[in-house]
Amino acid sequence: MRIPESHPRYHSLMTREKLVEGFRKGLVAPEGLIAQGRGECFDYLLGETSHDFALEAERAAVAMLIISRHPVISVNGNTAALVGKEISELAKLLNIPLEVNIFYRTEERFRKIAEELEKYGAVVYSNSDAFLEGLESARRMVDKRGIYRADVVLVPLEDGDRCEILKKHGKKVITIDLNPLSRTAQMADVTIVDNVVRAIPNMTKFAKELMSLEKEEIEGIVRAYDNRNILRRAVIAINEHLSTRAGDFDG
Ligand code: PTJ
Repeated sequence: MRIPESHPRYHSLMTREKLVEGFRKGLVAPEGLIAQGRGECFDYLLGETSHDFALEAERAAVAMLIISRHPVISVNGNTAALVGKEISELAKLLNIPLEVNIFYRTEERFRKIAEELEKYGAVVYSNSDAFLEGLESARRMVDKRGIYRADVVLVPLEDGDRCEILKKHGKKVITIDLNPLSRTAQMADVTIVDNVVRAIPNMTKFAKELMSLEKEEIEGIVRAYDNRNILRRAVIAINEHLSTRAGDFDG
């Protein structure tokens, strides 16, 4: 469907179209459309912008990826459809592999996501030759070279159970989740409360900045980062946005 640029909700509707197109191409699970609806709702409550707490988390996340030994970026259907190209570019810039890892697993969708990402020239792991113990869902199947041995995993739009298991396996978890109250958001080491379509390009900008810094400076960014403070500020931002909107009805 053609959406006129003058439409007040142009960006949100275009994102929705991208996801629907990803669904038609077989990248996105039907449940992924529902997940996006939940995300849209939180984005609306946040004023559809990258707040200072999101930018701070994005910068710290990039710093963490740069100084880690075996970082990996986990990609599911929604992420591939919304930012397949952008996340591949980030991965190439930081020299980090992508790994396909999906919750609603079918072999066909898994393969299509891998092919989509390979189109953009990133290194894509998709072997499913190891298991994360303690997890029931299909997401337990991982690649030996990637999530299985990783010390830091970036997992946009994650589900709480896997985040918990990744933590139990001693990994640092960076997530992108518009809901600051989700289990994943609460459990991750770095929670980016932002829309994945804004977060990944922001992270690429930070990567370009941070890659020119000394290692000690980058380590300092990670040490100074406080995720509880970020979550608190995200919830306050929603609260303040709603209070301002409530004021529109005064008088
Ligand atoms: O491709 P699959 O099979 O791995 O499935 C992917 C989904 C997203 C369907 C699956 O991981 C899932 O069910 O996720 P959840 O548990 O619904 O969690 C998704 C979280 O991401 C929710 O807290 C949403 O608010 C949030 N979210 C949704 N869309 C976005 C988002 N966060 C950032 N940007 C978005 N565009």
